[in-house]
Amino acid sequence: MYKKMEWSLILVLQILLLKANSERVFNIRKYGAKPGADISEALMKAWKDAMASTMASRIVIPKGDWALRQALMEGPNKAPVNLVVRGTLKAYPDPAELPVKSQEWVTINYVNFLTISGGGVLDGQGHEAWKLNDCNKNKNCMKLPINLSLNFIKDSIIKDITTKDSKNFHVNCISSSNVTFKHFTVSAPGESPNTDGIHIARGNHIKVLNSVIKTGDDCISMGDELSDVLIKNVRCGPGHGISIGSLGKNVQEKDIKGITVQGCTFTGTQNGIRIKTWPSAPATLSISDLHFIDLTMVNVANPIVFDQKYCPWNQCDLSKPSQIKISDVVINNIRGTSATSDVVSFICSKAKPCDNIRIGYIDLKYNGKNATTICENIKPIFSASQSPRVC
Ligand SMILES: *[C@@H]1O[C@H](CO)[C@@H](O)[C@H](O)[C@H]1NC(C)=O
Ligand SMILES: *[C@@H]1O[C@H](CO)[C@@H](O)[C@H](O)[C@H]1NC(C)=O
Ligand SMILES: CC(=O)N[C@H]1CO[C@H](CO)[C@@H](O)[C@@H]1O
Repeated sequence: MYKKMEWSLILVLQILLLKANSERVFNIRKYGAKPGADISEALMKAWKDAMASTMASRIVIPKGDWALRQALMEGPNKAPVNLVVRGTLKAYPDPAELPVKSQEWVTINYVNFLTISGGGVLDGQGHEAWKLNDCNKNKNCMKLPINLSLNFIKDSIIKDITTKDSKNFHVNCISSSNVTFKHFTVSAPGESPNTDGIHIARGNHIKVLNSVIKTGDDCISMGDELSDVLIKNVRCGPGHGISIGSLGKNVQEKDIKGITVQGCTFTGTQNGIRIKTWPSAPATLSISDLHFIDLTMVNVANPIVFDQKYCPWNQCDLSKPSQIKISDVVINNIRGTSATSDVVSFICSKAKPCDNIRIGYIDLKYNGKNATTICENIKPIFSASQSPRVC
């Protein structure tokens, strides 16, 4: 009797193990995808079957170039999903090829336990579209599509994938939780407009690890309602560096808390770390618990910038200070070279001075000459030594 029970237990365990190891494979070729032709339909069919699967599934985009007009892939899923991109997905060069109103190329929404991997490329083919982008001059500018948009994603990993020449932001990660990007590559020319590498907002437990981001705008930008973000061992440049903000314009914006940027290198970027808040703006959120540590700057124009007078196009009243409070910040072990004399710039709000800003070791050189720092409405707490002297 006892022995029999033992055997059935072993059997059950074996079945469970078998289940855990087996995955259903959905190869887009089986769904009629042909190289050279648009794979949108085949991909959608494969996705639908993966969503219906109660067993873990693997959607495979094999090696080769595949044209993809657009993909909107939505959950809910019943079991883990692995999207394996081995080939290159090519967008249509003309943004007008996307259905009207749509501003995204590949969108994945409402999925848990998603893995995107495979070593492939999402090629946004942005060269033609960038010419249409005049957002640096025109606030009502034409919106170009985002390359990869991930919304309401949980417990997921995006690794070993390249996104190239997106027409707009490369990756948008909104309202998501426990998402890790690793060995992720973003590549676009330094002069491509608004091509933020990864934009993260309204999420928590987000990591970007061991990645390389070369682009024309922010390397990683963070919006509101964000907590517990770790950006580690990321190489940025060209581009505008890692930013929090801009914030303040929308009264509904919520706090940002717990951002760590560690072990990153910035090469030839406009900024290293930058926080931007709008003056004369209604939002009163707080930005707190920030750690900027072990960062290397190589010829960075403005390595550390807190700008609470952020006001492009002169569309704000600079006499009304920002209502956003920045507090509990650790800045330590920042080394390297600056391309301008303004190596550290803390322009904090007169209404809400920066509070509990702890500064450790800083060594930033400007062309061999003395670098300068700007300090408004801030009284840092110092440990270690700084060169140049801060404040
Ligand atoms: C986060 O997601 C990963 C990948 O799916 C998973 O292995 C891990 O258990 C999740 N962490 C938590 C705290 O849920
Ligand atoms: C540069 O800094 C050194 C050391 O702090 C100081 O002695 C020197 O006067 C400074 N030179 C200029 C041009 O400000
Ligand atoms: C992921 C992403 O943002 N994709 C963009 C990548 O570039 C293609 C080309 O337009 C755009 O269509 C996508 O929106």
